[in-house]
Amino acid sequence: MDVATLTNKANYLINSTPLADVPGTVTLTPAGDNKSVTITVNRGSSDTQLTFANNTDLRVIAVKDAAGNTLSSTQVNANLGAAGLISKFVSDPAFTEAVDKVEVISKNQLKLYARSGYLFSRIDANKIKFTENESATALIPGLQVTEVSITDDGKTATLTLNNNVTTDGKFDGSDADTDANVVSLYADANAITLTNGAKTAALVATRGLNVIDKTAPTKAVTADSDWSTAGQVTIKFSEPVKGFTIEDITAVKPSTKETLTFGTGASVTAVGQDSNGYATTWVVNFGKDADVALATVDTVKVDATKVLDLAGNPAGTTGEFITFTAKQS
Ligand SMILES: [Ca+2]
Ligand SMILES: [Ca+2]
Repeated sequence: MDVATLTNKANYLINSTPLADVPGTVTLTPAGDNKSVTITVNRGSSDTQLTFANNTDLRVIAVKDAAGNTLSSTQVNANLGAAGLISKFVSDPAFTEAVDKVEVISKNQLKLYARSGYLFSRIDANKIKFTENESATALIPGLQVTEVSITDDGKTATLTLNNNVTTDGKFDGSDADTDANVVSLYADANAITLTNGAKTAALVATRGLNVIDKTAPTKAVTADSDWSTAGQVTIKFSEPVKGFTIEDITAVKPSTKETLTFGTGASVTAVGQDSNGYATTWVVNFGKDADVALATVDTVKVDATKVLDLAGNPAGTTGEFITFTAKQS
């Protein structure tokens, strides 16, 4: 459409009043392709003069296309409200209608993505809740949102948490067990205000959004490598991983920075792996006649690009290593 006529307030009537005469602040914002225009009336005003409703009478008059042709005579002065266009506005869309997905992007940060057609305006931190894997009984009162940051374009929001989740997005809630499960986000009504003025409906815990793992695996927080058995070393990661072989592992003598070689039959083996081969604990066997021995080396390095979690996130980029330092028990 011709952007000058598309955005001219004189070309629209709301309840028989030209937009130019409607009290308060009225703006007309064309879409990027100039095929549509967003009319905003009194956004943010505490003294709202006009609220769109199903029976609002909205008419378009002298809008032209890019070539200068006026609107089809069947459309001029037609009540768009009567055609049902206005009734498409939903004041309380389902939470999952407005939010596409939730990613865990660091140990204490989640990223929310708005679905196409919705943009975030405000998020009430107190109305965002968490549970274990859509459980009605394993709620997580210990996990709360302390900070909300919405991007200027409204398409994403970052929530900062008061506690750290695991590198695969898990947390142990208020249930009796001590098992951590994947975190689900659920919400009270009005948790998210959208730029169109709508507020999201409540989302029950059992329909919560499980977070998607976007966090790199690391070495386990509690354990460095365990060298207590001759000829082998046990290494542990922060979450189940796989993808590396003995070729991706090097042993280094820190005093000389000398790289040592493994012997014949050297291997790396998962301990307690799942059916797909992922495990948090791995044992590196040095092999027969290896240079590597407890007396000569106390560091094992694994190529970070080969250490992959279940979601496929690598532990690092090219040239990065996960380094395990000797710990004798
Ligand atoms: Ca991960
Ligand atoms: Ca639990």
